[in-house]
Amino acid sequence: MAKIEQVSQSPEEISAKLYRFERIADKVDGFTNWNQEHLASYRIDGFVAVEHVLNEEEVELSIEALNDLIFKDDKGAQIQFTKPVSELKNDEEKELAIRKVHNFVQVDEQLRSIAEHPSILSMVQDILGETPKLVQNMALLKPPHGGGEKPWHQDMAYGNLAFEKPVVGVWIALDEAALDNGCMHVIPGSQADGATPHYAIRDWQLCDAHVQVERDVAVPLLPGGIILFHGLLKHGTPYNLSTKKRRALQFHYVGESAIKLTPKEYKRFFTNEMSGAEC
Ligand SMILES: O=C(O)CCC(=O)C(=O)O
Repeated sequence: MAKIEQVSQSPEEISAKLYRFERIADKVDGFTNWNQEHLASYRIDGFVAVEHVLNEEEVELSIEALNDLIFKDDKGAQIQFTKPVSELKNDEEKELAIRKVHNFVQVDEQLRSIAEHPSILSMVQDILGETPKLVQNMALLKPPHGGGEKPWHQDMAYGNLAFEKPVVGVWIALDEAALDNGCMHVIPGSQADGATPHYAIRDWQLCDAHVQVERDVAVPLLPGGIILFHGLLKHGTPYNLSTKKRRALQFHYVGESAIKLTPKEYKRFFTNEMSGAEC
């Protein structure tokens, strides 16, 4: 089958075409209000948003810890830049060019304490039905004036999260995540579609033409608010076209008993290598 040529589009065009901003997710107010009903809606929708899980101090200390890794000493955590580091003249340019800081829980006690936050672990344990094991930790920075899009995808399509049992993602807003600075967008219930092939287009992502954009629900959050979501939920974040920062932490957990997919299973579920289906 002929491959459809990808025409390059501006951030504004991508935001207008691939995201909707009218439908806003309901939220639980705080961990103390988390109950069986929310667990039931997680099973149906594939996500639940909970505001006020981290308090102001936890958010501030986490931003400080992140800044220390970026500006003082990365202590062995990894930092992913969108430009060659040699081109970055000062701290401001450096921060604007950072997309991701990862693998910090081993080296930073404050950020580790968020990954092990009792309220978060308790909700994740309810969802998994067994003791959670942390399998990925990262901070995602979407700087002002064009911080990049994360196209629609399923987290379990990334090799390190390809387990044969569901992964739970926890995305935590450190700044207010709003409609104009790249908050999370989800397709409720899309985890039920199962594993879907991904393609290397603007990122490792779902085929844009296959995403049911009309079902998009946006999940704006206050600092300290979180989204718990199924590893097969289709989700993405548009460009940050505002003047505000949008920093977030993201952790992924599996149940203790989960085992990784074999390379052959991974190919069958998440790539077009065996089916040949084009995007
Ligand atoms: O925070 C973001 O911009 C994207 C987060 C996300 O969906 C991911 O990294 O899998």
